[in-house]
Amino acid sequence: MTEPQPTAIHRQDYTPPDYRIETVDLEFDLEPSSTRVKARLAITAAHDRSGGARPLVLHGDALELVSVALDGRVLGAGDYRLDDKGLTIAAPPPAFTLDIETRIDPAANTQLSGLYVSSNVFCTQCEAEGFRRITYFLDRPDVMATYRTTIRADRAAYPVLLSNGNLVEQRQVEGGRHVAVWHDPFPKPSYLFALVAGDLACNEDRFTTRSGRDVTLRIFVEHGKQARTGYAMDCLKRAMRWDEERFGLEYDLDLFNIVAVSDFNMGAMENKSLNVFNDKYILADPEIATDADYAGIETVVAHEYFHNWTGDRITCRDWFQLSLKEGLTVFRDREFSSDMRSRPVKRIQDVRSLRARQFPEDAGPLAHPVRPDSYIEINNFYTATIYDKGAEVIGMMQAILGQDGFRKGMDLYVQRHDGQAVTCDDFAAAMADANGVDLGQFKRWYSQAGTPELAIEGSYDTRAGAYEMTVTQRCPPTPGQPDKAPMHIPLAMGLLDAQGQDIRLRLDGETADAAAPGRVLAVTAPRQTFRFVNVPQPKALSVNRGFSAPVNVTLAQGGAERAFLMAHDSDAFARWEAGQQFATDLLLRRAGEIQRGAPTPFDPAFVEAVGQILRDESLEPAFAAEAIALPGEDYIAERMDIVDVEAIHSAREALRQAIATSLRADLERIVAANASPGPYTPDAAAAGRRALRNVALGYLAASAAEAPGTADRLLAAYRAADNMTDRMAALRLLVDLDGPQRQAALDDFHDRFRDDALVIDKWLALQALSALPDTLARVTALLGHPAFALEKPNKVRALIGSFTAGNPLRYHAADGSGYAFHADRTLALDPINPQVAARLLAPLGRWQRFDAGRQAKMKAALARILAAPKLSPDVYEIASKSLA
Ligand code: 0A1
Ligand code: ZN
Repeated sequence: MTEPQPTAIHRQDYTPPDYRIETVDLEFDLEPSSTRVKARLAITAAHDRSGGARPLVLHGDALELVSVALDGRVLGAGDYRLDDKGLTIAAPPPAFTLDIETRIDPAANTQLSGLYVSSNVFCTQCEAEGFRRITYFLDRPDVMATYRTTIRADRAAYPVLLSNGNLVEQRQVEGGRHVAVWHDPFPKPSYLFALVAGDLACNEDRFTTRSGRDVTLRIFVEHGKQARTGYAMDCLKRAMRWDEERFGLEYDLDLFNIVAVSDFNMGAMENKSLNVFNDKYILADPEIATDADYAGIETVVAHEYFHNWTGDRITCRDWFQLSLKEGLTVFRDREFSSDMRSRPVKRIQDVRSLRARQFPEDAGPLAHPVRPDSYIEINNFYTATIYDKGAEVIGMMQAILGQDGFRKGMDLYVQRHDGQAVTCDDFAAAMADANGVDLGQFKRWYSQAGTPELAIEGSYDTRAGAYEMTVTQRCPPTPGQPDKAPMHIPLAMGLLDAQGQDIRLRLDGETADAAAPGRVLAVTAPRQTFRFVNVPQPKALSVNRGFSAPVNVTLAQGGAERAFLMAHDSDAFARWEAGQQFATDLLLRRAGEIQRGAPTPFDPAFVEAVGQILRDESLEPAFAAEAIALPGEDYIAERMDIVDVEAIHSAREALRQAIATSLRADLERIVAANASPGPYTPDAAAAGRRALRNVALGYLAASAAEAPGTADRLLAAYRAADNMTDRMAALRLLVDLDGPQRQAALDDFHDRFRDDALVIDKWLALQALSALPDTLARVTALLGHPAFALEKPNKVRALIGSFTAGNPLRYHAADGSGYAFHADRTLALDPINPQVAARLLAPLGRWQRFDAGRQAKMKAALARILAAPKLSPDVYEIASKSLA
């Protein structure tokens, strides 16, 4: 007998709730295997009762119901209905109190949704629908209530008891237990509820808001790790100040708590005044954290803090609006990091990641709009599209309205909607109304999936002194959306003269004072020609400066023009982009030649342009590091008709070797000149020097075949490192080289950091990323290593995720072994943690991009997953959509 298939929920079916819950009084009696939860809910009907009472349907999942009473009267089995979706009371009165007692088993909660135990710490994760695993409730974001939470637990085992809001009372009670009572004065949806109980150490600090509120800041971690919380605390204070200065948004309570735990499904969670974090985004010191880790902490601490306004005070009406809070908050954390660090470098890194994660999603079977139309399991929609493309959409609004106009829109949004659960339309309306503009066409970015493609052609008319740029836009079909309407695309561009200076540009029909050295054009029609007048002879066209829109551009440009832009474009992002496109052209050509067995030499102009960057001392080292790094294998794969992972890998290695061979002296100079000048500091300037040095070292290692001492040199670099960034950089290169040096370094690393879970994650990940042919066998063996556990999401992501998503060469082995491994791991993980199992599945869904042999094997792996009994809706949704 086939099992019933999970059904989809549609945005169009949204209806407001039939009941409101005004206040929630919770009492937890905590025991790891049997926790009792009493909930007292003050409920009122939200609709007119002339047509009679509507049923109250409370969500519930994995709950044991102990008792339920309505206005003090205990209900019998005939007074309500229980099924696998929840608890229904057929015709309750218009206003009443409901008392519900449930029993739950946090120790057995391996899904890490609801209340669970991580290393002896009780903690909750309620977004998106975890609260219903604690008690029966209207577990939807448009039901906002004030919460009072009483926590009772063993005093010795759980001395710290936390929930949202203010601590009202704490006292000892009989039996070695104690009680804490918390009250949160701000109405919130259930997904922002949080509770933590454990034996935790605390780093405490203070922050005074600009209106003089004195806020206590606390970061709780496992004992012994307090010393690693300093950087996160510093980030938090900088984020608080920045949000006041940039957006006029101030913190609203006297206490802000962060708790870091070792087992967490995501990066962190913005629960009101009690953010819960994955250890990875809190703990840092130079011994254990890389520069990238520090940057990640800065971003995520700020992101969760910024949610206090964009997410908590103003939340989402329903989960289709998820990008309302996530796209906007990612935009805000990006702006923050750009102000703290180098803006162009941040932009480059964000675009690399957008291209690596979001563009493939938008081009595959899981493509969905920034505001989706349907879902089976909402947990599957915490995607790169919702977060990163969502942030791009907000960024385009800022590009169109200007920073001041955008701020006006934000002010109006907060003024209109504080305390409400709203929609993406409400946000766009605030932006439009505050600026008196029509964003009607622009809003297609919310409803149409797919990455738009812009074909651009430019031509200069010498006689007329005019330059014409013709832009054709097209958005490819995506599931359920065969035809697309034209989008409003803000396209930043410029023209360079022979000296590399920006030409002042004025459109035909504009007055002379409109002329500017760079323009943001409104591309709105399927095909549009922009005619600039009074233009002297241009040398190069620069388009999509700053990546003003998340689109793919085709523009026929020769190597010479690209090299010129690499050296001269006034927009740093566009200089980087010119190099990426130049390299991509070379790599695609070489990959084709490898397939035909006839490689020809690379265009020396590219290597020469890289050399110029290496010798240009005026460049920021962090920028130079990005500018000389080749596009990743994934990006090249996206640009191939049929992906050939081996040809891509060989082509990229060959270009790396060509650069190393021609520029050895420059690279050696960079390595020597950027050696660590003193004790490690995590600031952007020092990180930039390390990045440049390590990219240069990577090129030198690429010529390992020519220079037999490379492995020794890398082992020496590994041993000499006084910080994790340099240590990891050397080890990353060594794991690709078979030999005793590799094993010596891996063993040393393991022994040195065996007790540091976060560092052991790096050790697992590095081995999974190795280009060596026996990588899958090693990964399979590591599944049995004591450091690995399927119950721990960080371990799963480090070992399995790094292999399936970060090692295309070995994952896509022609014999299908990578796919079979993926299917096996998915089926083993699904009963333990379906959210994480589903989130790792995306690479199998890209089968359409591969040759017939691989396609068949990828589809077989997906079919095997789908055929398994008792599959979670999470994995079912991804696997079935991937096969469709
Ligand atoms: N809202 C959090 C991310 C998050 C989402 C879902 C989770 O569980 C399913 C946990 C965290 C953020 O944007 O940081
Ligand atoms: Zn978020």
